[in-house]
Amino acid sequence: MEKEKLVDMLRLMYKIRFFEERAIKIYKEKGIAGESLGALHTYVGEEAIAAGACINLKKDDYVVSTHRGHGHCIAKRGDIKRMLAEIMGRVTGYSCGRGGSMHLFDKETGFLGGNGIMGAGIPIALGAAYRAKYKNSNQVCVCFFGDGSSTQGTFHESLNISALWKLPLIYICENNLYAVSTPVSEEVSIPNVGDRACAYGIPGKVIDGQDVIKVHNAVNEAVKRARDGQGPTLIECKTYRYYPHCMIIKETRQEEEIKEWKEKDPIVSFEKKLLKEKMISLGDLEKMKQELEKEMDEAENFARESPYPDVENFKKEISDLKV
Ligand SMILES: Cc1ncc(C[n+]2csc(CCOP(=O)(O)OP(=O)(O)O)c2C)c(N)n1
Ligand SMILES: [Mg+2]
Repeated sequence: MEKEKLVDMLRLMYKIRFFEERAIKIYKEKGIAGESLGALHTYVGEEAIAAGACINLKKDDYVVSTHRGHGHCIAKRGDIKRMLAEIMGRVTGYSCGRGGSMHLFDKETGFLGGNGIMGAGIPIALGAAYRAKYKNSNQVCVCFFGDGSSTQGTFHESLNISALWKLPLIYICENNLYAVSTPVSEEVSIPNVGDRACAYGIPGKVIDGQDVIKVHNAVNEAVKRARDGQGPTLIECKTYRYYPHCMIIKETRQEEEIKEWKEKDPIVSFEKKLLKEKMISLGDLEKMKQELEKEMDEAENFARESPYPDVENFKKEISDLKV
């Protein structure tokens, strides 16, 4: 793979991690959802999946996300100013400050939104992929969802139809081993979600989601297949989140398990590899991190300086709604 692409993937992973760490900091200062402490599901630990997958996409390709969607939005080249503004409930945010963390949406970059309902993004992705095929646009759609969400009926219905109609869809299951506090062994009847693919006659892969190159390669092949009219692929990425399910829920997992996964950190291992192969120098790495921190400062300032939505306007819009 070219050097630029490798460095771009590392940058994307850092960008996601720095963004999430910043969001957590602001959350703790009660800057997100104020005193009501709304949900904030972070993606720290899972960055290699969004980065390795989305690097294969063009601007007009679609991405459908989940409740844990900040990383997907960043990897699809979303604007972190508008993201943070949305998360902080400001009018300059992606949903005018009315949606919050789970309702980022960006038509410009083909980011078809997060979703507060488990598995509800999957039929949206099906629709986007159907549109691409119907219009013969050569676009593809990547649909992210969790292990817990793979147990919803929407998953099975969509896999069936997309396989039947050979739609350009790449299903990416982010198996972080838990749905809130329920371990995957108590929610999914077989060890690998990826093995479900054979029931629908499509390729299925089970890969290490902490290895950005492996994610890149698997998604690259699936995107080629999809653009070539050969239909969908299911890719399961084994991964782990470092923080509790969301900020309002206490940690239920074993400390030892969390520690073990942190030792396999996707950014640290990829960074080491790039340094060893002289794809990046220590100096350039430091510069990259400083630039990203500066971008985070700018996004935070932008959000803090932006006003909250106007309540009177909102009331008027609601009363004008013709239902
Ligand atoms: C239909 C539905 N049921 C329950 C919930 C509450 N809920 C929110 S996230 C979640 C777990 C999701 O697990 P998974 O799909 O594995 O994603 P992860 O949070 O692990 O990334 C649950 C049960 C919901 N949002 N929607
Ligand atoms: Mg999960």
